[in-house]
Amino acid sequence: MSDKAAKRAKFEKAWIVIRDELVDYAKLNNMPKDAVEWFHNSLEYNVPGGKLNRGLSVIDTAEIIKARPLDDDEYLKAAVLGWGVELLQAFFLVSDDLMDGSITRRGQPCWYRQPHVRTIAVNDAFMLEASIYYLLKKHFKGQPYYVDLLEIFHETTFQTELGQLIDLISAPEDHVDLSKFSLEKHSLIVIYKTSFYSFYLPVALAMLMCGIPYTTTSTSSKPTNGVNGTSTSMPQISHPHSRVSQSIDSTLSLVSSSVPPSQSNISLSPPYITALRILIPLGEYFQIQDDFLDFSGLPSEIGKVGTDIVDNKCGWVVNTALNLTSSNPDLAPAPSSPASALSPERRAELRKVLEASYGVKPTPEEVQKAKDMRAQAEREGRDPQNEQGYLGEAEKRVKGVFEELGIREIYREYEEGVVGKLNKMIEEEVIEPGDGKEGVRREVFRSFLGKIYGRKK
Ligand code: GPP
Ligand code: MG
Ligand code: MG
Ligand code: MG
Repeated sequence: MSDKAAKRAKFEKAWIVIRDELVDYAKLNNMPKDAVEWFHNSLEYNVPGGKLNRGLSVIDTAEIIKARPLDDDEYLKAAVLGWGVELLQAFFLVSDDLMDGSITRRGQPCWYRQPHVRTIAVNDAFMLEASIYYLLKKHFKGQPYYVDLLEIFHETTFQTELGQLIDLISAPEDHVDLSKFSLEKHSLIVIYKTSFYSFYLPVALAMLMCGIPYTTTSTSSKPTNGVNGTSTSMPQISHPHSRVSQSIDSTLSLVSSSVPPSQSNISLSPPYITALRILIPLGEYFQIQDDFLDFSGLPSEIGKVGTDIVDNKCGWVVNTALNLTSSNPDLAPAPSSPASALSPERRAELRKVLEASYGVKPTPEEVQKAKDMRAQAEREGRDPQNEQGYLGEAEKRVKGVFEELGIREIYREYEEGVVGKLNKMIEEEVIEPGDGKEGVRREVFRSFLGKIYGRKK
């Protein structure tokens, strides 16, 4: 067994213990047998089947910080936190699939799609979230950082829900207006809906568990100096719509909500600020990959059928296509981009296709045809998931425009560029621990980047 497979197997073994603790809670509360079974099934269906990157990152980060393998007690604690992140993810995904009207997730029908589940999925999602706090109380009450753990989980949840809100209201079902989309808006959506909980949360949890203090208290009323001399005390939210990952001020402003105004002498300690500064743009890159795979990935590989085009989502692909077909000369395609070979007239035509076909739902006949195609694929021994990609002619036309504009090529260039920038940030901005200073090793961030670079699922 490879090292990676062994790590996953050990983490999955811890799940059995953790899952049984949760199911036992239902039993201890005298729940009837069918309720206990329902909860067990919901946990098994929704929590362990994914890539487990977020959960395993808590273990990996704790080991990198300690620079040694964890002992049994430390491992159980890190595993509870890791499965806590996976429970949070399950809570989000069950709800997100309902809201996005998705079809499959992790290669199986979305939980809410099952005829016996439907809207009960809402309560199941709540129970997945509540499970986190039961586990935290059971395993961490009495630890000096218990309240910090609660605060980080709660705050990250709130941030993700804000992100989900702007994702949803930017994509009204009944009204397509592409002039409201922009890459700046996209950046704000994805930082909130993905970066905090997927990247910052696992690292911050491991840091807390390893005893790195969450906040510092300055004795003077003046702001303390954080990384690069930037004030970390109550930064103002000056540019809420600017590209947060590119602006130190804005990134730090995201942190400010963790500090109540009455305690403006308390600030997030520098290692957590460094973690935010690197992991927020890293999460943005991860969600851009998700958006790109929604358009380009085979359902059998990514485990889900893309719905962004039909759902009128303000995603990276459509925003990039809108820039490439814009009449604004500032947004003209770079000479190296395939779109620059197209005439201005052709680009204007392609924009018209986007405007007419993006966010357009398939007709009932098209939905039926897609179902028939899936059934036929199954009879012929092919993977029926892959037949779900094209539900309608409008979606096909939009995908045709993306291909003609060379989105795949632009994505490859974007990926190489962002990975270069992130590597540079990791080298230049991370302060390693030593000389009595708290810090986080560069390896924490390098390992994250290594896990997602070039991913196809
Ligand atoms: C990913 O969006 C974001 C989430 C899963 C967070 C949801 C947050 C809630 C508060 C419910 P996505 O819709 O692009 O994900 P996917 O492509 O996996 O459906
Ligand atoms: Mg979704
Ligand atoms: Mg969504
Ligand atoms: Mg997506």
